[in-house]
Amino acid sequence: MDFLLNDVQRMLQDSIRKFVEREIAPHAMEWEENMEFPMDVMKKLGNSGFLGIPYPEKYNGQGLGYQEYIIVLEEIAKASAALAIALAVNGLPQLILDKFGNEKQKMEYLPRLSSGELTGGFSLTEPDYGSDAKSIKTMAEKKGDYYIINGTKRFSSQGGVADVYVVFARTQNTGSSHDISAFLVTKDIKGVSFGRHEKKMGLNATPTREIYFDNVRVPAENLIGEEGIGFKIAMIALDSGRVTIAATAVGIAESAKNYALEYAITRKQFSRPIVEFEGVSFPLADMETKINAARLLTQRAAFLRDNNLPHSKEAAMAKVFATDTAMEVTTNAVQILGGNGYMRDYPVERYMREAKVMQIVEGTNQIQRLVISRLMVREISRQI
Ligand code: COS
Repeated sequence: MDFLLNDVQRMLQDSIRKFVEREIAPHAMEWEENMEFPMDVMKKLGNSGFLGIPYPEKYNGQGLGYQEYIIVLEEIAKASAALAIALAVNGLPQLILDKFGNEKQKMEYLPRLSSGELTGGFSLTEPDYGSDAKSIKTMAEKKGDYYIINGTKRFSSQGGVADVYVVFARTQNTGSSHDISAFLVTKDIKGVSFGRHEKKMGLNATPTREIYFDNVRVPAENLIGEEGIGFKIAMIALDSGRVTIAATAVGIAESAKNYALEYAITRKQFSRPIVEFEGVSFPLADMETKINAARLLTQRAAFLRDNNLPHSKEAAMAKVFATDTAMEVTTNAVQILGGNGYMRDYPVERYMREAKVMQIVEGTNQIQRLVISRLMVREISRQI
């Protein structure tokens, strides 16, 4: 295994760093304060090729993999976790179409999702069903050449901003996960409406809203794959999504650590830089160690994914470890800055608020541990 970035990856890292420095870092705080989704920057990311990294060139992608995609996500997350999440969410319909869409669906949506002309969303969670995704209640009833969708989705990232959503709904009602199907639903179809912008602890530069489906007539050709494979599609998409969240968490943690380190070198107490006190330097050492471990786990999950090898457990481990690390690192960064850390004039309290939701999105960390332990049992059972 090569622990160094190759030439392509290094060039990609350089170019996204320049993009972030120019287009994202100077404005990220303002977007958060104003609860403003930077659609123009999202489109510029698309124009520069950053939205299509792991998708085939035939569909306007870069023909690279998740090992490259996570480099871009980490760099964006260092400046704006909200924008990194926007990319990750946009990526869910992209990867679903790439893996399960038919040629017509791919041609219609993939190039435009990669160029930034369209923005994508993912609608699984409902008011009463989050972790227990198998039990969702949204129904899709077949009527001739249409499915009629009724139900409510919750916590939809980029709700209202996204143009096209992969929506999960039951086409049968037997209680099995095989009842669930996946549909492409555009926001302009009659009967689709959105709730208020949720008031969140962080990530305010990307809206989170409910989506209501009231007798929405979706053409039958918008079914993805076939009826009954929707839950599997969701789980496979989330396996990849968890790698993107891990990369985002690494980016947040890296920024918090860097800020705390610089602060500790320049801030003096008792006539010495506070970095000379073990109470400060040892937490910084732990931050560096854990961030590196989190990045390696994320790279390994991405490597397995890119090579079509099983990666559900590795993606869950990367997500758990990277997001728990981000929470610990950002909390300790606030502590190192002391009273200043608690002030909004400094960025570390924002990093801490952003880290918190990473332990929740794309499956809570309790669900990740469930996934990991179940797969451990399955692996050992095969050997005995
Ligand atoms: N890849 C492919 N298929 C998978 C899969 C995966 N990673 N995980 C589960 N499946 C399949 C199973 O093989 C099973 O198929 P069969 O019925 O054909 O055997 C089916 O899906 C049901 O799986 P399972 O019985 O394990 O479902 P559970 O309800 O017990 O648990 C969890 C599934 C809890 C892991 C799942 O619901 C989950 O990830 N929940 C969190 C949801 C989430 O992340 N929400 C955030 C969404 S962002 S809007």
